[in-house]
Amino acid sequence: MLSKKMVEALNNQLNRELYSAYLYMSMSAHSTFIGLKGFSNWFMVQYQEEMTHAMKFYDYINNQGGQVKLAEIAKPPTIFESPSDMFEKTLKHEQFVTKCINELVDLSIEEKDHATNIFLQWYVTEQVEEEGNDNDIISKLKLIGGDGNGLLTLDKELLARVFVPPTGPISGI
Ligand code: OFO
Repeated sequence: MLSKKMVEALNNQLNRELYSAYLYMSMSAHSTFIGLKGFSNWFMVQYQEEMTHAMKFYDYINNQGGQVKLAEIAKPPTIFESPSDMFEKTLKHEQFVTKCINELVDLSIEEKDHATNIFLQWYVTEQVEEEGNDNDIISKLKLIGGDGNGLLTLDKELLARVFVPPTGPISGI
């Protein structure tokens, strides 16, 4: 059973995960527009991942007898200065999401809500991976600098990323 405060907090995070999906879809579209198919693929896979993150919250709230309340999704940026700009913004956003997940964990401890605490552990681990991936690509972009060939090589690498759905049934995925 979830407290009213916890349902509200989980619904807020569901909305943030949907915004994350929207943000990365926007980055994917921008990458396609500037001719970087690999970057476009990477961000589209990220969009798919974020949808699973959102739907895991959706299922958890439902399964625990809470009410899912969908809210407006904020407009994402549509223009980016460069591939580095997209990944700097991605890292900044993921650091914000990590902070939000940590606050949710704090709330679950405060409320002695063990089930939600266990549920959230998956996200704690996931955020380490998310930030790690972003840091890795940012480092490569720094090494590449203004080298067009280097950028195209990275673009090719990012084209290989494939979406791997998390184990277990997730609604709508
Ligand atoms: Fe859902 O991990 Fe990114 O936002």
